[in-house]
Amino acid sequence: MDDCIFCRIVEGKLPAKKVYEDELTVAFWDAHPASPTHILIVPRKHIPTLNDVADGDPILSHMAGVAKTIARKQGVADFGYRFFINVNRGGGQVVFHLHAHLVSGNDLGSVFLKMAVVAAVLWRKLVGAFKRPG
Ligand code: DGP
Repeated sequence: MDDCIFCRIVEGKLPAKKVYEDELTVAFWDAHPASPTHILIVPRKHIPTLNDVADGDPILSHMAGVAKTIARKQGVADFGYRFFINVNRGGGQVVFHLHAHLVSGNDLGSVFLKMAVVAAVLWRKLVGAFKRPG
């Protein structure tokens, strides 16, 4: 696939900061990291989305195993990390070559989201406490 960025990275035609390679996958740093650790695990084979993975294809469990190995090598396995796949535009997918994100560290987006939820819950309680009965 000549017009696929990740195919070009897999084939070595585009540069990327690779951290791992095997016969099925290549893993490299995300160009726009959302956290101190943000690595993409990409199958060598061009599969556009998770929806296109054939039933019984071992690629997904292989990618999960690769994530475990990389997390250990990057020293984030015990601290913790997120491993996720965005699917189609509605699911936030921008590059249409299957890939999993391995993200660890200060994920400010999640921190702000949690703070917003806590603030909303406290606000409701506060408003409820001052509401007149009836
Ligand atoms: P997604 O939204 O799940 O499709 O994630 C695509 C990710 O790919 C996004 O976090 C940015 C990253 N990305 C896009 N183009 C490049 C590139 O040319 N090189 C690298 N290393 N990452 C890229």
